[in-house]
Amino acid sequence: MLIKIAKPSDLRESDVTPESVYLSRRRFMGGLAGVGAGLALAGRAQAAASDYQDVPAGSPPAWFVSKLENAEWDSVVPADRQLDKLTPFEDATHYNNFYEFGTGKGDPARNADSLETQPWSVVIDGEVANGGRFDLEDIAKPSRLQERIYRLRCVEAWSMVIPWLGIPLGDVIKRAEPTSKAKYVKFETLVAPDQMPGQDSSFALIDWPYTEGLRMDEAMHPLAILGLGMYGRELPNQNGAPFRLIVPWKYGFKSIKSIVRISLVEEQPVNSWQAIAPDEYGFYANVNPEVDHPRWSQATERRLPNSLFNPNIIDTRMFNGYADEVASLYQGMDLRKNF
Ligand SMILES: Nc1nc2c(c(=O)[nH]1)N[C@H]1C(S)=C(S)[C@@H](COP(=O)(O)O)O[C@H]1N2
Ligand SMILES: [Mo]
Repeated sequence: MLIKIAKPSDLRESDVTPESVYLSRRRFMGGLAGVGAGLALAGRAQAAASDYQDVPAGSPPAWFVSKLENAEWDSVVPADRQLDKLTPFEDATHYNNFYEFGTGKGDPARNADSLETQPWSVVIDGEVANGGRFDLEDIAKPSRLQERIYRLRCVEAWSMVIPWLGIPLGDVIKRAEPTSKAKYVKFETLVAPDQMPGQDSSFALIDWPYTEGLRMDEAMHPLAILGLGMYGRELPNQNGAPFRLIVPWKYGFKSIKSIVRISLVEEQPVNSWQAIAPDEYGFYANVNPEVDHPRWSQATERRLPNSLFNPNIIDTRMFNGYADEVASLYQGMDLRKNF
């Protein structure tokens, strides 16, 4: 991501809390039932374990292997996804953004071996009745692994199509029993400079931990998942092992990696990129071809893999092509202000 020093932001609370946001909070507090209604779940993912024979085996923990045996390989996905070809595993694992391991696209693949992912525990806290520190295994246990083939569209105008393995984020949040004060979900990545050389660098722009957030109704949306794997195996370290967020209708920076803390909070969190440059990166970060980044167009994207002779530029779609499923979350909001 190209960096520009932040100008003071003049965004006021009234700009970011329009009536529709308030109303959707009310809807959440009125009960979670019906949030998934209207999700167009037609068509089937074509990938199955046998499609990933060329993908190098990892070294997953035993609990992940048994979840894999019971995975839903034919998880329902939006039908239009079938127009998109899977990005090869090699590209998805060697062209990454994971600043904890360096700012170059090849740095995460080069440096992320040092990350220790087993065991892994996660704190769930804040406005919840059922918080605490949990082993990742126990967080994942009650939910069946599902394959979800999603487009991933980076704010830098490149994109991929990745077959994730994950569990609905909403499952995990429900089990934590949010109180009526829980309006947002905040996520934090591990801080461990001994394992993450990018955190040691005096040039680091990010004030660690890398932080992200979602409005409660966004977090409960059935398309939002916690990813534990991809291409039929566990997540490679450079892709955010051992678990990460995946919100396919938002720019890639929302999909925070290697999560150690999930907090249910009352106030809208400030996410890392918003903190660095609030005039360039917002809280919502919904993919929107009509709202350009101040320094480049968001109308098109470069679909990986590509080359000099085949740049593979395609049109960017509203909400990354998931408008039928998610547009109602933002009804009445000014998406230019709430970028
Ligand atoms: N902790 C953390 N999470 C992160 C990032 C990061 O630098 N640190 N980069 C984000 C960005 S900008 C993108 S585009 C996606 C990239 O995910 P991928 O490397 O698996 O394709 O991860 C996101 N999650
Ligand atoms: Mo990104």
